[in-house]
Amino acid sequence: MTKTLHHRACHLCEAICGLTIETTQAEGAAIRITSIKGDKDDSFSRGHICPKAVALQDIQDDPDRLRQPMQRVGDQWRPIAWDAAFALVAERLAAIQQRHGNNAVATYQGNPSVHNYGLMTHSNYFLGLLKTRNRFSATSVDQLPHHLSSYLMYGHGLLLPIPDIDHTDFMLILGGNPLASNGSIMTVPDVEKRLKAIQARGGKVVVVDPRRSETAAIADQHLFVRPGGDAALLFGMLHTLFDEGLTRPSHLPVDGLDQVRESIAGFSAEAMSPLCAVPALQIRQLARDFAAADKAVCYGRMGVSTQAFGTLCHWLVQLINLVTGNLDRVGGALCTEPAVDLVASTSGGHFNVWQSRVSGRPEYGGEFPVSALAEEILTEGEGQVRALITIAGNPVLSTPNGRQLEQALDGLEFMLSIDLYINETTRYADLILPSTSALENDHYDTTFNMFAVRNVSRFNQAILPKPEGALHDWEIFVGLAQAFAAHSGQPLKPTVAPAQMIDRGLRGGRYGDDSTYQLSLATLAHHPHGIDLGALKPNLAQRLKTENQRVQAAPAAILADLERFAALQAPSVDELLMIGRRHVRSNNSWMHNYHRLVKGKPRHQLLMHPDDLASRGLSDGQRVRVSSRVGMIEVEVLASSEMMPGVVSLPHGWGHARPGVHMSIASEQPGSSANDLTDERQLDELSGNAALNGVPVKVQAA
Ligand SMILES: Nc1nc2c(c(=O)[nH]1)N[C@H]1C(S)=C(S)[C@@H](COP(=O)(O)OP(=O)(O)OC[C@H]3O[C@@H](n4cnc5c(=O)[nH]c(N)nc54)[C@H](O)[C@@H]3O)O[C@H]1N2
Ligand SMILES: Nc1nc2c(c(=O)[nH]1)N[C@H]1C(S)=C(S)[C@@H](COP(=O)(O)OP(=O)(O)OC[C@H]3O[C@@H](n4cnc5c(=O)[nH]c(N)nc54)[C@H](O)[C@@H]3O)O[C@H]1N2
Ligand code: SF4
Ligand SMILES: [Mo]
Repeated sequence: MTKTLHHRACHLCEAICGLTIETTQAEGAAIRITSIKGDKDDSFSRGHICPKAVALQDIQDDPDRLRQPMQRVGDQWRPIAWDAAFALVAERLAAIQQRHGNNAVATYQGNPSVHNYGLMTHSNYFLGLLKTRNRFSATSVDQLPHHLSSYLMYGHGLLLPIPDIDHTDFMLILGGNPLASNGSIMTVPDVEKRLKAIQARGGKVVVVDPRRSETAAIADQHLFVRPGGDAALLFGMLHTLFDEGLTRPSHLPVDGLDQVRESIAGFSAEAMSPLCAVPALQIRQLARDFAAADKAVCYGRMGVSTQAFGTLCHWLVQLINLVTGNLDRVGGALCTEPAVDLVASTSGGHFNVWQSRVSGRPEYGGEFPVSALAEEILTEGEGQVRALITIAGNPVLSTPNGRQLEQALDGLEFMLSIDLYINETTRYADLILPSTSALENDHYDTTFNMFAVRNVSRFNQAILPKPEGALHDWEIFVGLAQAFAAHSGQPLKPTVAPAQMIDRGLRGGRYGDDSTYQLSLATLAHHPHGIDLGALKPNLAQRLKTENQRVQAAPAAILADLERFAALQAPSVDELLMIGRRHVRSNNSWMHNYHRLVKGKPRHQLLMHPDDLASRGLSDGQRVRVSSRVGMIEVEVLASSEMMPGVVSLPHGWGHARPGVHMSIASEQPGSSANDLTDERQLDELSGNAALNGVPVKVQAA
């Protein structure tokens, strides 16, 4: 019996906690995982772990996880050899593009793409050859407004200022629930302790949320806001800061602040209050408290980006930090200095250079909003999408109006999924190509080191051997690229493994020739718990990528959106607005197939305020019918005084009862999909990001 201890960052969410994983091997037997614990020697996560980490073992052992390429013939799935699968893809896609043009093939890249570095380094090796404009991803049901506001203000969509949580005195959180999500666009393992540390050093945490979330419950103050009303609240705060002379100078070079001031002259706290349902006095007081704190940071996340004015919200968050002198300041919001820096190595981006065929939605960085995917498949005419490739994504459960998307997928000429499961989306594929599991892969976090609250870096070797005949995600892309290039007569440059690319990135990065660190894969190999490269520090002035290297406080595209905002009306009183919810034991749509995570009482009910139940004659625990413009679902309702009256909450990622889904545990506790209710026409019109929060619904007895 050999026991081995491995150290590895967890890749399941953005917190990238360090884990200590023990494997055991009896003579002649396969290696087994015998324990997964938080790594106390990880200087960043300090031993933090959440219940999902132990599911790494369950993912590894799950009999439903695909381990070889599968081809669908009618409703039967049959194994197919890798080479035959690659050849089939090349032949079908090339034929479709020849007949209907390059844009007839669409691609969708899901969330795990950013958690799996091989997908980051190699998906474009193949997808680039397709030369299609119909590219989509989970970005437009998530953080697109963050990228767009940074692109317009700072010149690069990845220059995202991160809350300096460990040094701030006042943290204002809107639309984030890090106690459940473990933080987002703020890689912050151990977030609860860090929030409590703010309080322990005499600071304050304030949460703005239509639900008294787990984070709101530990905050010093919680304000209910009407879903979708945050832009109004933030306008009211910014107006107060100007109006009451509460601004502080910034060291940053800034253009356009006077224009901002003029443009929002009508948006006083008093005028904004009816739109967000926060009393004007509270809006003013919040602005005063924020300005009075020595070091303060305003942080907005998922709940404020996935709403009708998501980009305005994130622009306003930046401005509030800027005009109070907290942008690019210790204890405020700071940009990271990662070891592998995509800000340095990529261009800033582009926006609205071309538009989608059917609804004229803008591209951002070469992608269209995923809300437009179904219509691009369903609407006939030149440029219609006939084939789709999904990569680590489950858009049927993750994007608005999932039922409409299903109808679209059903009519495709060809669909390829690169995924681990036969699920709600991939069941429509002609071919599913599964990769090795995470523990069979080496790992460098290219994405979340960029958004971490300290500069950190780590590389981990694979823990389990690669099974015979299996391919890593990146190798699948190499296989597809080679087959497609040969078939379509395109040249293909040779490539190297992801680890080699990271090694180059590390050596060429800011710590590569630093005498202390001399970062490379070889040096990281001596630091299995990761390397701490220090606290965040001011750097934005030197890193601005705008044309004149000044912060653009008043980008034209954003000011133009103020007109749309000015037309906003307070919703009618009898409307219920639906918002989402995350739970620490769940992860988007794909982690419901592990007994350890789903056991116990169900966690996918609709939450509703007791008064809203009573006024509809409904009772706690009853089955109800929830309907929206696009669809109807049945769920159990729970009375919850956590909810703001007039607001209901339903987590997304459930709805596993669809026929043909091969996930035995998930299918036993299927729940219903929130995205059978969300509306593909409800968008942040400026960016095209889906407005998943604030969906008008009706609730009646089932
Ligand atoms: N109503 C509502 N909708 C939402 C949200 C919400 O809050 N409310 N949240 C949105 C957000 S923030 C996001 S990011 C999206 C997520 O949306 P998606 O990215 O579309 O969905 P996931 O549920 O993350 O699906 C991940 C898929 O990747 C597969 N997978 C997992 N690991 C790997 C891997 O290593 N390789 C490969 N090839 N496949 C893998 C899984 O089997 C699964 O099919 O959902 C969005 N949708
Ligand atoms: N356990 C777990 N962790 C996860 C995930 C998961 O599914 N499960 N998903 C990962 C992903 S892909 C992401 S993007 C991150 C997201 O991480 P977070 O941004 O922290 O997302 P949520 O936990 O959904 O918190 C969003 C909060 O916004 C509130 N909200 C909804 N509508 C509004 C609104 O109109 N205004 C305001 N002010 N608040 C609103 C909700 O009530 C909720 O408390 O989490 C990541 N981590
Ligand atoms: S919080 Fe949980 S899922 Fe997220 S990285 Fe840490 S252990 Fe993994
Ligand atoms: Mo996300």
